[in-house]
Amino acid sequence: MRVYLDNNATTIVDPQVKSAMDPFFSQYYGNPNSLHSFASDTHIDLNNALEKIYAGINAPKQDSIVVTSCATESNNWVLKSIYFEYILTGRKNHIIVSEVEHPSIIATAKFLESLGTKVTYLPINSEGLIEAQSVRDNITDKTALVSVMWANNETGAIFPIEEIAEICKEKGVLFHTDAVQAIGKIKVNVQHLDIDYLSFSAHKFHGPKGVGALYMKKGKELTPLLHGGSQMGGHRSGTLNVAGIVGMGKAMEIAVDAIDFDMPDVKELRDHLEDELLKIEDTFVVTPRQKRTDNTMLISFRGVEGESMLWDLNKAGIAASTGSACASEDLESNPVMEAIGAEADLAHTAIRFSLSRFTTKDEIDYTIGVVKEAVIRLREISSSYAYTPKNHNSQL
Ligand code: 7TS
Repeated sequence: MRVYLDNNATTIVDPQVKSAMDPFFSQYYGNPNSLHSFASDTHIDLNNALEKIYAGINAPKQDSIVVTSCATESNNWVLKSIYFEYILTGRKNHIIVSEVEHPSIIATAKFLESLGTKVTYLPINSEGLIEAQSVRDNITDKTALVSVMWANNETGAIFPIEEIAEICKEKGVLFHTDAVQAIGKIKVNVQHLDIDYLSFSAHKFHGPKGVGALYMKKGKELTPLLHGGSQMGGHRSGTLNVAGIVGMGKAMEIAVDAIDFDMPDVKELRDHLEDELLKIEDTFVVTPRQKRTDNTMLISFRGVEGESMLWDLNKAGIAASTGSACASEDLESNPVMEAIGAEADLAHTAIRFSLSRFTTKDEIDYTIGVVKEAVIRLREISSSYAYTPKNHNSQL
């Protein structure tokens, strides 16, 4: 059996999304900006797809959603443009990010630090959550931007975006949220919250890879990173990825409906997996269930090296993760485990299971069996693990 439980890294393309994209490779392949019918053949579908993307986050028409190549580009764009517009010009000198942002935010913030920007990295608490008060405490009159993700990719922890957005509005500071792990899992409504910028990537919600977007509130448009043509209203040059945009539109439409119709089933499967794995002694889960996305679990098995567990799982056909795929070549401990201050012997044992609406009960039951066997095998050969009766299972 092959079981894919790494849906926070990427997801299967929904067959309906693939069918919607198919005609735009070899049939309707015109460049939408050309002046002939091969171009205009694409226009209706492009507009429909953009409408679905706007509707998916309830963005009003006057705001901008600019299609990018991925959330990494969107995240880089926000931070670097803030640097060009506010920091390089001397108007402000400071940005705030959380210490558990995706590397596309952290590495960009570090790059801007090397150019003289002051950066505050907000800590997470022992539940893996950001406290909104810490945003308030760190804003100064020189702060240009706060960037805090909506949901964390490792733990699924949902951050207090509404409160943070309100604080930023009150203080007159721009607010960006990386909503990559929120779309399709949490209702994202940019009109209910005071969000200036929001990033997402289609392949995290059963759309294609290589297409994402940056939402920008009216009047908050940013300096383009890619100069050239007039595509995307001049915000981002480059020939439009027509199939990608059509795919992202379809994927968004389905993902938003799936929050009500499929997520409860995903949660039931995730909870079943979690309940069964927590029956293993000395096992810990980060972030209380009601405070994280319904598809995600970061679990530590004391004495079981994360990479060894992944090896056993992979041999049995099961895909999980020890951390973001973007950093998985390094044998480092999980960054979120480090940030919550977990003991060193636990920080190396975290495994992320992330489910999707395509995950089945049979797959979860099979996974439970494989994990239980792997924990026994790996603890037997562990030099550091010795079971003592006082060991217990808990929420970290
Ligand atoms: N932001 C978050 C919160 C993410 O989880 C990811 C990818 C990205 C940005 C970048 O998305 P991309 O489409 O530009 O690559 N996160 C992961 C992960 O958790 N495991 O692999 C990739």
